[in-house]
Amino acid sequence: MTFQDKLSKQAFAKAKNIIPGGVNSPVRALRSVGRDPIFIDRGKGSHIWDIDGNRYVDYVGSWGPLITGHAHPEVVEAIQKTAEKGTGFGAPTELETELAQEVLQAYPAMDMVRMVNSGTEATMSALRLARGVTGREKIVKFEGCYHGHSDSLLIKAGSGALTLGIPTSPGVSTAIASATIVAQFNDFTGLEDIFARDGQDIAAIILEPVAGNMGVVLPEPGFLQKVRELTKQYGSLLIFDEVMTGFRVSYGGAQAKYEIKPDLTCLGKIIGGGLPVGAYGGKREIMEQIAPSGPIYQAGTLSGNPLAMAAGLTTLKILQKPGTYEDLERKTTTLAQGLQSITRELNLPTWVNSIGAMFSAFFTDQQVKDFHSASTSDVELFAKFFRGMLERGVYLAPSQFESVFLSTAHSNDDIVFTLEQARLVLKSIR
Ligand code: KE4
Repeated sequence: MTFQDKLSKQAFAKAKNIIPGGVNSPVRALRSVGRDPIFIDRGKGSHIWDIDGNRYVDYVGSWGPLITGHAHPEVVEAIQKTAEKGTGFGAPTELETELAQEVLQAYPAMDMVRMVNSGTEATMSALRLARGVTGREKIVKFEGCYHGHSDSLLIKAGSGALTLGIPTSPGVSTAIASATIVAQFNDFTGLEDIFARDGQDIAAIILEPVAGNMGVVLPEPGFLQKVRELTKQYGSLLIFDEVMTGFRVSYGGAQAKYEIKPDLTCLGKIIGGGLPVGAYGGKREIMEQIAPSGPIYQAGTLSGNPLAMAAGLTTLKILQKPGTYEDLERKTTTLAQGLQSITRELNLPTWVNSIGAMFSAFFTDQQVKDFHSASTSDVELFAKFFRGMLERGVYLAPSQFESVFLSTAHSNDDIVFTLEQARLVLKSIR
C-alpha cells in the first residue's frame, strides 16, 4: 500500500488545539525532520502501525524502554495480572523490593536505590542528594548531554572561558543556571581546568557515560577514568545518568562495560518495561541521607507503582536469558555497518558510533566525539532521510541527535528490509 497520512493529519489538527504543539513531549512533533507527526494505533514486536494503517519497523521503541519489543506477551500478562489486584496503594509492595534487588544485583556500585516516575526525577533527585551530602552548590554537566528538564540541567554552554551555564529555556532561573558549569565531552584538559578552578565548590559531575542525546557519542579511552579521578581528588560525587544506557549498552550498563564505579547512578526507561519509571541509587552512606532515613527530601505519589514494577521485572527477566546482549550487539552492528557501507558507496560522508543495542549515523565527514563535531552533521539531509524512510515503512528517531534503538524483537529480515529502503532513499536524496 502506498504511504498516506490523512487520518494522522486530522488527528494532529485536533490535538494541536488542546495540547501544546499537539504532543506531550516536544521531540514527538517531528519538527526537526520537517513533517507532521504520525499518530500510532498499535505496536507488536518490532513493528508499529499508524492510524492510517501504515506499518513501520520501529527503531524508537518509546525512546528506549521497549528493548523487548512492543506488547511482549510476558510483559503484557504481568501488567494485566498485577492490575487485576489493584493499580497502586500509596503503600509499599514487595514488587518494589524485588525490582530493587534485581537493579542492585546488576549495578554493584549501588547498595540502595529509590524508585521515581521519570528520568528527570531521577537526575533531579540525584543532584539534590549530591548537593545535600557535600554541602556544595556547583555541578558540572557536558554540552550535548541531556538529563531531563529540571532547571539545573536545562543549561547550555555559556560563552567565554568560564563556561558558566546559561538557560536553554525561558523560565529557568539564572541564579540556578549560574551554579551549572558546562564542559565538553571527551575534553580532558578542559575538565582538569574546571576542577582546578572550582573543584572545591563542585558537588557533582553528571554525565551520560555513553552519550545518546547528541546522537551516540562514545567516551574516548581513559575519559571516564579521568572523570572518576578528578571527582575523587576534589571530593565531588560522580553521577552516571544511565537512564538510556542502563540495560542497553550491556545488562550492567556503561559502568559495567567501562568498569567505572560512580557514586550515584540514575536509571529509567527499560526498568519500567514501557511504563513510567525512574530510579537513582548509590552507596549506603549516601542513600541513607534521603528521607525518611535522612534529611534530604524526595517523594512521589506513584513512585514504585506495582504496574511499572511488574513490567520492569518481567523485562529484566527476559533480558537475563543467555546470549541476549550478544544478539542485540550483533544486530545493531549489522545495521550500523550496513548503513555506513551504503553511504560510502554513494559517496555520502557519514560517521557511525555504535555500542550495545544503540547507534547513530551522523551525516558528516568528521569523527563525532563531542557536541561540536556532532553539530557538523547535515541536519537537512538527515531530515530528508528520515522522511524517505518513514514513507518506506521505517520509523527512525526523528532527529540527527538521537539514537537508533534495537530490541530483542528486531529480526534479521527487519534489518535487511531497513538497509534495502535506506539504499533507495539515500540514492534519491544525495
Ligand atoms: P524522562 O524524564 O524523559 O523520563 O527522562 C529524561 C532523560 C534523562 N536522562 C537521559 C540520558 C535521557 O535520555 C532522558 C530522556 N531521553 C529522551 C530521548 N533522548 C526522551 C524523549 C523525550 O524527551 O520525549
